[in-house]
Amino acid sequence: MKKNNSGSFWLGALLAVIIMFALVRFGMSLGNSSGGTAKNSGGGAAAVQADGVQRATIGFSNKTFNYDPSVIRLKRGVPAEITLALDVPGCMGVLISRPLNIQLEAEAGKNIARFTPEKTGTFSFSCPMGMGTGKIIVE
Ligand SMILES: [Cu+2]
Repeated sequence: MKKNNSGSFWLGALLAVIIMFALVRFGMSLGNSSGGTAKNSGGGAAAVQADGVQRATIGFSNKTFNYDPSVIRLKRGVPAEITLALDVPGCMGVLISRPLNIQLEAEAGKNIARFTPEKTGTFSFSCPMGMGTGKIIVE
């Protein structure tokens, strides 16, 4: 009497996505209401600072519902520090870039990646479910 289960599988997957969106929105309403944490949402070019390190902070925009900035530009051969803002909500609070071998979490001690980009190119990043996406361009 057992029916094909694939229907309930897809229903479950759909529910999981809906629940995740709900969690992200819930997290957003709990967080501060500044409406995004990006310090450099204009260009996304990481500024090289006095100590010779290029730094960029990735926040979250509740207008685009994505990382902000979602495009970061780095200079090749210059030490880089990429910070994920601590108030990035929901599952976007985990940021993964496989090509750069980076995983950041919106949690003190896990939210900063330090590396020196040695290869030029465009390296994508996303949250674990691929809802939030962006790229790091090394020039
Ligand atoms: Cu996600």
